[in-house]
Amino acid sequence: MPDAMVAASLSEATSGGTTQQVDVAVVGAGFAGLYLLHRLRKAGFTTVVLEEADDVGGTWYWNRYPGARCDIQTIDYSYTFDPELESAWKWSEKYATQPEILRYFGFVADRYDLRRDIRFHTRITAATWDQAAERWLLTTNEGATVSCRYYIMATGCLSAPKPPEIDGVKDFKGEVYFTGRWPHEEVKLAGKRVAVIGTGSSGIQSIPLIAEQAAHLTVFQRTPNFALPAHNGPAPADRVALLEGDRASYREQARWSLAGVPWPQQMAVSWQLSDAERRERLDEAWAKGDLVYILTQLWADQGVDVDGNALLADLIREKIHETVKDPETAAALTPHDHPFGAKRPCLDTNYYATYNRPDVTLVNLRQEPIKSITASGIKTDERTFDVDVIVFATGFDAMTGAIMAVHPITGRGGKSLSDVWANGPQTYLGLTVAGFPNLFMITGPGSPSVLSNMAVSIEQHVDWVVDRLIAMRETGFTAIEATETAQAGWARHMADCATLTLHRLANTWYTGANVPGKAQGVMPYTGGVGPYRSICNEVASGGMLGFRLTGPNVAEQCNDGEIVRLQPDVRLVLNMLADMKLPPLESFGAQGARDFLAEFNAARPAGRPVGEVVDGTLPGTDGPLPYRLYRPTTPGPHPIVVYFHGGGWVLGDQESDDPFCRDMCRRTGMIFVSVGYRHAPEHRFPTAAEDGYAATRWIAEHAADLGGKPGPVMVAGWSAGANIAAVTCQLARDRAGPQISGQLLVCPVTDCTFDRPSYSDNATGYFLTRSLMYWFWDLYCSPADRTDPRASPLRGKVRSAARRGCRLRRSHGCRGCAGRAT
Ligand code: NA7
Repeated sequence: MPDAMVAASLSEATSGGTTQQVDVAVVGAGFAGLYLLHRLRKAGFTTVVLEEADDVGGTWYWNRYPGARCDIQTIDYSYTFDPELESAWKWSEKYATQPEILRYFGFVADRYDLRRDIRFHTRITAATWDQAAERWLLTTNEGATVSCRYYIMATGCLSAPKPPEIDGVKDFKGEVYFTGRWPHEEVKLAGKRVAVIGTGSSGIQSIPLIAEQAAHLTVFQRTPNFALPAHNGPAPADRVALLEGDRASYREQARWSLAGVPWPQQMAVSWQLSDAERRERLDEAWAKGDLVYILTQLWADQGVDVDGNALLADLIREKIHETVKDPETAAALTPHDHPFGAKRPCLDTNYYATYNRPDVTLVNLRQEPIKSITASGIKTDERTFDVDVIVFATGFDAMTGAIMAVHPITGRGGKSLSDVWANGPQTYLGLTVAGFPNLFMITGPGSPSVLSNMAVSIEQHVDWVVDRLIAMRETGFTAIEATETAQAGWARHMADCATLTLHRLANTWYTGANVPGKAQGVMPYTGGVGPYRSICNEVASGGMLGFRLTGPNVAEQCNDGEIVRLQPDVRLVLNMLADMKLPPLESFGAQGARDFLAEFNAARPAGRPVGEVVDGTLPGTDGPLPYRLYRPTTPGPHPIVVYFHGGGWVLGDQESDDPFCRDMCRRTGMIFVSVGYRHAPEHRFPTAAEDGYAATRWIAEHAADLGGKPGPVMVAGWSAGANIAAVTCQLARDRAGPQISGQLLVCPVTDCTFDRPSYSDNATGYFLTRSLMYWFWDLYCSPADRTDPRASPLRGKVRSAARRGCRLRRSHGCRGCAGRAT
């Protein structure tokens, strides 16, 4: 059927009979669902939104507990799609209360007349893909089914409360409340003995207010959490001025930022700051009361390096001890089991100070776990607490819970989503799932969602999805499905990103660890909002890479592949270089390229401190060669690694890989001696190789003088430096020493042949391009000499096990080196 006819036939949104026919069905009338409805309607798609509650608001409809507020500043936690909406609504506080946020959603629903297409009190009980009709059939709790071409889950990440998993809840004779399902009518706590179980955001926000009302409050804490003062009040003048000064640019910056709030990328690293400077930064952040600021703006390594994080966590721990008077209570409230930020930190108002009240008791469940709930209260291993009210602030089955709550979701070939996700959620971009055509998720697992300002992420997802539906309608496609290749590639990229952060080091709802039996893994995309947006844009501009598109009258389109093949940090650097629009390095000439590199290196962050850095010279074959030695902080003598810098035998010196050498020295606990070998074109082959060998020999002979362990040394190198390291090993073997205990070859050049796949696969777009490699080789070595094993060590006497080329590429999927050796 032509697209126009498909659209025409489906756009009769008849709710006659028992099946409502629509183009698109959306589940959830929260932040995402409302914007979806607005955009879909404007784009001419007939749409119905199915919502379990009796009004709009999503998670803000349900979370009515005392103290419930957003923890992203409200000027940022707002829709931005319509400037008129922005000027029509004024937030009264920096962090709006739940009632105000709910009023906002009501205002939005009224302004765009959204309620008429929302079916309230409606829960989906099953969703089934009909392959023949290319439509989803949704059955609901209230009878009428829905048939839709596209099915979009806008169910939110924190909307399925988790059961408390404590025996005896049903036996309790008093009142029971769940923060995630708080009653609409007033809950009277005055004069009552109240227990709160759970100290995540919901507990931390509600505890101070419950304490003010209750006769006595007992808080049952399993894991202490980091909380920071919100300093609520009017929106900060500086942020408002920034927004109002240039609203469009402020919003645009947010869209391309890491967390969806326009703070710049912090460049200073912790070791560049003194203790006093770090403390000053923390105090400033503490006074600001801004979660995103404190998570991103103190120093660049706080979120990616355990040591950089510990410096910050220690300062926050001090703040807790300054506030809480009783040292034992302060110690119990102080988090020690996770890096700061790896678990969602909370914004509080008087949280820690509440424990100074005589009518508030903290029970540390790590010391006395809850045994059961009884008719009169809560029994731990050591005590019984009689209470009138129990508040469960025990959290959610996050990210997947609300999606899986629609059970079963049956895709192509009768596959059930719960089976497909049995070992953890698998998605492409967090938006789609292979095997489930025309199903989309907004802020699904695999998207930045909960690690970002949800408002920005939601708008981006909705715009991307709706724009794709429009494009499909224009081109005659009626079904879209992610490919397995693309999905597997996304999983790899997700894992690569997560490895660079500290989220994997904490048991949290981000990883599924808070729900017993749930498969564990970092569920949100940790690569940042801006990078994610550019990836989504690349998918679309790259011919819907990773999607199969079909339609009745058009040829199938499947541009299969992985959207991100590079390691995220390599991608970041390459993108930055691409943005600089540099001419090819080889066009500078040798000296020009050296000058450029020196300037480039001067601008990079300094490497980490090590025990000692010593510059010296050693005798080479034709005169002294400079070296730089890096010594660990630990007591020696240490094993020695002789290191050769990269730079195509033409560029660099003993200092040019300084941050890398420091890092290696620190992590391995070995001395690194970086050798300044001579360069081409002034000194062509085999000078660099012979210098490398001579230096290694001298260093091995003088190991003890250098503070190292006498005996064999290791050699290491990067790129052309790795070529020298590999050659050195063979020369040492063939020339009776020195003894080499191992070689570390990072992206090594091991052979002169240019017919390796990497030379064509990765020929352009990299810092190290094919033409740059040609240039390096031409400057270093005449064609006649290139097959000499001192230039192409793969041609020397090597055992087959050594023919593995770049180990990083094989074992860690390194593609940044363009795999020259393979
Ligand atoms: P969270 O952050 O998941 O917090 C739940 C809390 O409940 C947390 O302290 C849990 O301890 C505790 N908990 C959960 N189950 C139990 C049992 N069985 N016994 C004792 N304690 C338990 O949920 P929130 O609702 O507070 O916040 C969710 C997000 O909403 C928040 O991060 C904001 O983004 C908004 P645990 O840490 O698991 O040891």
